Amino acid sequence: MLDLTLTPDQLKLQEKAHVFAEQVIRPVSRHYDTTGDWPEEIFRQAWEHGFLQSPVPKELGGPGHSQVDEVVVNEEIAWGCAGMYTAISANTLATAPLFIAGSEEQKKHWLSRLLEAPRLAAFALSEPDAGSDAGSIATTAARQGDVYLLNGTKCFVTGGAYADYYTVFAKTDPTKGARGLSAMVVPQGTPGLRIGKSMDKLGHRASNQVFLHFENAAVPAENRLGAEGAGFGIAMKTLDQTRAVVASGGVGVARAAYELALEHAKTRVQFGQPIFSNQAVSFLLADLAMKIEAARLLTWQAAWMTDKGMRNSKQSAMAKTFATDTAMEVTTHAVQILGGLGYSRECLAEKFFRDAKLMQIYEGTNQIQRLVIAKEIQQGR
Ligand code: COS
Repeated sequence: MLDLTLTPDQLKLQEKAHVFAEQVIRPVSRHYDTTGDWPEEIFRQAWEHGFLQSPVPKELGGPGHSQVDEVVVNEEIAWGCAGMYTAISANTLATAPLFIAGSEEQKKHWLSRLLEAPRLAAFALSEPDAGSDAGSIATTAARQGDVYLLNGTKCFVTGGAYADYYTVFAKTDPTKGARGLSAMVVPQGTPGLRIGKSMDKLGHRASNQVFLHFENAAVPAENRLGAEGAGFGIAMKTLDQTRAVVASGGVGVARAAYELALEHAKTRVQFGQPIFSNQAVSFLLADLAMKIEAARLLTWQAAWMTDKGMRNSKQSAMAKTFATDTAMEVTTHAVQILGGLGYSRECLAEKFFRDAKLMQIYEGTNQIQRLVIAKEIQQGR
């Protein structure tokens, strides 16, 4: 029997996340968007609410959120501010490889750190010459006794300047292409690891993306996650899980813009009537409402499949693409419906519009998602 209702606990969690987004995040979202400062105090509060360490299992003393819990929470946080959502949910992205390939000891060690203080973990896969083609990364990890010596450069590392540790993908066997990749946890402060320049961005300005430079950075071999050569599969399985979370962020931004546009359409009077009375406006809002609902359903489905241990490469890619394309479409129309006000920094519509764009790009561009979907349907999945 299909039941799309949230449990009483999930409804409470959704309400808690919404109140946090509305009362803590929204009031300062414009400030951090303008300054590009790092909202440390907001992240401290997110940690106190259990949102920053959400994937840490209950057995370790964490909130132990399921993937469905995650997408419900993250829709609300992104509704509050996409940049803060990106920074907060980076912990889910960076810790997914631990759940996929980490030993019990590794999970306990690294996940427990997120419970001790408001700490961040960061995911380091992309490189200046390897974004969509993740299998072609050039960072190497050469085994020398009990350590790997890492050399190379990572980019777009979310939260990288502030992270406590990084899940890094590097080539342990450069002759084997994608099959030569391994994943490992690299603690902040490792000698030979240097945090590089921070990216100045169009949107998501409350989050931080940096370059990481490795110059003979020695990482204990015991920090490797899974087998040597298993790194590409770990990265792909991670993205299968977290693309549903990006989708929920897209739904949150879309909903935020839609609510602004709807309110404006109902209250803005021109030619003696609210502009909602024009079908050009009301039908447009009807279409946007329909797409937001559809995006949320795809998102919940992909997350539910992760919770059930099912392969969801196709559903996760579909959710990510549909939800973030919807976010772009809704935010574009919201600016239009709000007119001059929508283009002004007095209104959040222009922020939502800038924020939506990145969601079509990160964690795999929406073109790459279509490639994933095409591969899956070709193979009859
Ligand atoms: N789960 C498990 N294994 C997977 C997988 C998945 N979802 N997807 C691929 N693999 C495995 C394949 O089975 C294959 O295994 P074998 O070597 O044993 O045959 C291997 O990985 C290579 O797969 P494939 O040939 O499909 O890889 P491609 O190099 O063609 O790349 C894409 C596939 C484009 C989908 C991948 O590179 C990708 O997702 N790129 C985007 C990366 C991205 O999102 N970057 C942003 C990072 S977040 S900041």
